[in-house]
Amino acid sequence: GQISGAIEVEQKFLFAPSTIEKLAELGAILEGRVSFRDSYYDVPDWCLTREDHWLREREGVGWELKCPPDVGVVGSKETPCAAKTDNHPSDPVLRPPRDKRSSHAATQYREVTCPQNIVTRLCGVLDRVPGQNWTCVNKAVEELGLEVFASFVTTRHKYRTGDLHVDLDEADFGYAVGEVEAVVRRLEDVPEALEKIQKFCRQLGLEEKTAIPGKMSVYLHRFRPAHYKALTEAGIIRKVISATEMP
Ligand code: V4E
Repeated sequence: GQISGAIEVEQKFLFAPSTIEKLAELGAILEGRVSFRDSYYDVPDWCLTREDHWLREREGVGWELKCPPDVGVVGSKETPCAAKTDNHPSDPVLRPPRDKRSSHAATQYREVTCPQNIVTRLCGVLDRVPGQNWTCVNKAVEELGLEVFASFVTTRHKYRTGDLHVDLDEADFGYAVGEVEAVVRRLEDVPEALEKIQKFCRQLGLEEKTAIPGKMSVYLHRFRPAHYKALTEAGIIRKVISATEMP
């Protein structure tokens, strides 16, 4: 059956001081400034992130798992890590190969926050059976051998316009990135959310087809090169193009 959790549709962008003026002109309201530490977990051979599953503990918020939104929608067959790199025609999971997914740069992830659902998903991906006493995520994390592979603080300015959220993030390792986000409950509501996001990006004067690396791409590139290489080669995260590599 379908796993619970809202679907976040988001488009990342690079921002300049002029972006803040544009946001105001478009009627976006500054809702506040927050600061939080995220610690991301995986097993030593990166089985979770290689399957595009992102488990984090956000300070003051708790455990969150971000995963592809269509996982578990059709059938209930679990695909253990390393069993597939691409979809077989008979694969009951509807997820298209990553590079064929879109003509736009927006991403969609389901955000799972219910502890029981997080543990179920983790066990599915890692091909493990949950223990009776794994009632909290902390216990499962320990028993599954999950370890922190990335930890950083984000300072975020949160804007809102209608049902779109705009976050301007600055990570403590020196990377700034913006995101326009819509949250939907059902997979069939994704196309409309994408339309709204793309329209807003055009109004902001952003080239919405340009895919900007997220904080994680930049973090792994800098601090975890082997993990970065594995995930870029698998097409899970975007490559970071540094100024010296530009044509
Ligand atoms: C999904 C994902 C990761 C987990 C969190 O990523 P992100 O949304 O960038 O973080 P943040 O702090 O903005 O979370 P929020 O507060 O919005 O919940 S880390 C890497 N990924 C995959 C990924 C991808 N493949 N492409 C892009 C553009 N972003 C993320």
